[in-house]
Amino acid sequence: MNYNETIEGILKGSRKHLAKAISLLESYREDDLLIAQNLLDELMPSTGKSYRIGITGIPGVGKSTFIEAFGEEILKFEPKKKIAVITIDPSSPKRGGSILGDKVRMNSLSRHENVFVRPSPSKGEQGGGALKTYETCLLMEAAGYDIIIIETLGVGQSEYKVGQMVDAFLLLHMPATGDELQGMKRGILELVDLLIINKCDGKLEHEGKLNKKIFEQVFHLSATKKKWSPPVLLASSKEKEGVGVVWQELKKFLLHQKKTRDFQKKRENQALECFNQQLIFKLNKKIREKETKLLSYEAIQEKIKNGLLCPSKAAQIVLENLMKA
Ligand SMILES: Nc1nc2c(ncn2[C@@H]2O[C@H](COP(=O)(O)OP(=O)(O)OP(=O)(O)O)[C@@H](O)[C@H]2O)c(=O)[nH]1
Ligand SMILES: [Mg+2]
Repeated sequence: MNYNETIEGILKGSRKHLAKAISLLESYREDDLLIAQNLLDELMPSTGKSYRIGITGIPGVGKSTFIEAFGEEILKFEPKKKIAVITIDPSSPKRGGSILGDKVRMNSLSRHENVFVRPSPSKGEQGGGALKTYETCLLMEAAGYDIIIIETLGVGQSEYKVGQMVDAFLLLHMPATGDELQGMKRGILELVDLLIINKCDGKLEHEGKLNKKIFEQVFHLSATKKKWSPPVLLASSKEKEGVGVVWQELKKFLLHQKKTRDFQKKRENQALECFNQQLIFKLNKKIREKETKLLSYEAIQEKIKNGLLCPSKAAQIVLENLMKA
């Protein structure tokens, strides 16, 4: 790979060079990661100009179908926009995938010349998964993408992580009975900026409308604490209905964020948070690499698990050992 050519290629919007840089970023090899890091550092002045949008929801709720309809809708009104999509696929089939088994691949949207779709393996936290997603966003921004959509797994911790790295966080919900609503994870509602009740077609439409009222009440009750009360919208991604309204409401939200300067503040905090996480991640990696006969990381973990070593003392020992090394 020619380094300067890759930088120039990305700045000119070359998909080939962008894809190459993302692959380096996702690599497990130390030398690849160093190149990716340097590339990104040089590209930093050209980053930050997109809208980053996170989309979450349980497997099979219709996230990919929605993104496909949503992307097409945006391009209908704003044909010059460049859209990038990151789909976080489960690395292990056990961890997710559509419960209906008919996963949508966004074939139609990805064929559009202004669209770049990139599946990103969820490598788990050992591989620094969410941190890589954040940096993939930066590379896409340098390549001129105006809107970056991240489809996240609606399971585990990854959705919270993605929720904390985007400008707007959308939750897709499937019409459900009252009992099913009771079992829903509430924590995620705190992060949500727009709630979309998808699959509001056919048999589910009636239930969807009832759910809308319930969610509006939930958001209304917590509205005093927040400057923005998330709108609850009905849509059918399959029929491509209600999707245009989502784009209009999303723009309202983003403008509101810019006006109150919350947009910039959030971005600054996210960048700092990424730095903190990188530091912890790199430090952890170093500690594991620096294992000596004197200090076995595994042995220390064993002692902590068995209550034989106090966690803060253990951290102190590990740090001192690292400084000496
Ligand atoms: N009736 C109806 N079906 C839909 C709608 N949106 C998606 N589906 C169907 O639901 C199934 C799952 O859709 P996907 O878009 O793959 O869902 P997903 O949330 O991306 O799934 P995962 O990526 O596996 O988590 C597919 O069979 C879609 O055709 C909708 O608005 N109405
Ligand atoms: Mg999907």
